[in-house]
Amino acid sequence: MDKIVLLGAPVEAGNHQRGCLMGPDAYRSAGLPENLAALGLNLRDLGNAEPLTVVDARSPIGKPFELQKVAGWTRSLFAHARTLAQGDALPVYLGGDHSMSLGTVSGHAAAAQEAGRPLFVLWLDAHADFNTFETSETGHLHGMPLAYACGLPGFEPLLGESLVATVDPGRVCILGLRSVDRSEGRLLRDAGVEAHDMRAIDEAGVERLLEPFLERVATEGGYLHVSLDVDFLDPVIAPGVGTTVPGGATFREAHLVMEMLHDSGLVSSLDLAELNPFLDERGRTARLMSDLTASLFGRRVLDRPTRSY
Ligand code: B3U
Ligand code: MN
Ligand code: MN
Repeated sequence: MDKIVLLGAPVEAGNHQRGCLMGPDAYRSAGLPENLAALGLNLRDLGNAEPLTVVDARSPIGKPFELQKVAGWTRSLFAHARTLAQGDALPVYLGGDHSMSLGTVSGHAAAAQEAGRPLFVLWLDAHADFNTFETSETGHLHGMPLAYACGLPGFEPLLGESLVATVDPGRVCILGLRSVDRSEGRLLRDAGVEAHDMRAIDEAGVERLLEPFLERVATEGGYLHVSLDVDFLDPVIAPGVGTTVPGGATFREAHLVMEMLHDSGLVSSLDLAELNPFLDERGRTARLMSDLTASLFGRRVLDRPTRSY
């Protein structure tokens, strides 16, 4: 795919920290569009999406924080993603906290079902984002998007109806885990999600963990949505995020993941989530995320033979 479309998703209501609102503009200031254009890609920036006004979102269970606002974003981004998935350009969603993915992933799941192909999801994150209104200890909706996309119950207030298509938890791979709530961990296990913590990365390396997953995507002819949370990265190299967790992916591990994704030719959509420019140091996190995106789209040091899965 040599066409890319950028869509800003300046949502920050998915958690109490302010600042993710500035994420899309920080990526533009960091030169993400120029980075991609320099690779010879045909790029279109659609600017920022806007939330719908929602007044009817109420939940009988739990205390989801800013449910109305996040429901407005979910409805907007769901519609955008479903439409963009049918176009000829690969969508890159510039977040925004990770509640953005309530809309993007479910929108891509709907489009994949319409196209009659399975959707696979690679979740690069310190957290599993697999809480429900019932299990969440914080009420933060940025801790729930993967559970939502996989069809766990109780989320109807977000779209005002049930999802038309959900992601099969057996087609999800999470890399980088180091903070999972107890009941969230139980949900994850019961759903059968392939989840790798940082210890697994230490022991096996990212290549051995990611390769079999990419092979499955290729064999099943699936679409692949990648959701990259800034806190996948070690906070020493990526401080611009609200929920820093020590011991994350290194610079080289993260680039290797991106380079493998590029070589696979399988990625069909991408979220860049949780950048908080208010907490960043001189734009270094925004720049690192932009460089990682460039690696995913083919920036390399030396040419090497293409790999097919
Ligand atoms: N699991 C916790 C913490 C969390 C999830 N995602 C982020 N933080 N960024 C929660 O709030 O659900
Ligand atoms: Mn996340
Ligand atoms: Mn996270």
